[in-house]
Amino acid sequence: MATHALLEELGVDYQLVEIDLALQMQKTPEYLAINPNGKVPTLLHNDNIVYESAAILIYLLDQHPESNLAPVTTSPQRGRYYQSLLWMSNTLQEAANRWAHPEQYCDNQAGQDSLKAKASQVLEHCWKVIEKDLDKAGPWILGDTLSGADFHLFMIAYWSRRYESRAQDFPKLQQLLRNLLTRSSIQAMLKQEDLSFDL
Ligand SMILES: N[C@@H](CCC(=O)N[C@@H](CS)C(=O)NCC(=O)O)C(=O)O
Repeated sequence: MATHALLEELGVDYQLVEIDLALQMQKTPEYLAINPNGKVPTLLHNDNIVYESAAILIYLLDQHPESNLAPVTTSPQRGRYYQSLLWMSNTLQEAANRWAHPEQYCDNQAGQDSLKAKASQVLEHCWKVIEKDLDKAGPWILGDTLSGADFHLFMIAYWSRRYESRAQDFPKLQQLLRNLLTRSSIQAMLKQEDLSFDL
């Protein structure tokens, strides 16, 4: 979702290959040959294979510096950009996955219930951290500049719309999501993936 929206935002030519998770297409030998984790997304660019959505995002924006969606490497903002993406990937996104798929971590129901409860607490904490930062210096993650980090956040916030702890319940976060929803790249991605996000 984040990769797809970013490709739209960059306005580059790309081909979207649907990997139907319900059909376990991510576990076929052909797919595992390019991404041994059996997860989406994976980017194929020239002779390069890149997996991990945050890594794909960094890679794509490094290929397209003209987009100004990432601070230049020498900019002081670069630290915050890396921090946001890696923290979202390691902490927020992982908590989202534990909440949505506790069965990937634990076999028994009691353990899964406990995992979900803890994941919800982590999610709530993460939304609060982002909300506080946005309150201090918004409207985007890097302050007044839209960046790839906002696209990554959009994806996790979108998933959270059905969670106990939702990004959209925090006013600054909700405004950021509303701002993103006005972008044609986000709208194009939602339309092509047959998704909707009502705030
Ligand atoms: N850290 C990875 C996580 C990827 C991930 O969990 N993808 C999910 C879909 S959102 C998936 O492929 N699930 C299928 C499965 O686990 O079998 C990333 O950011 O790319």
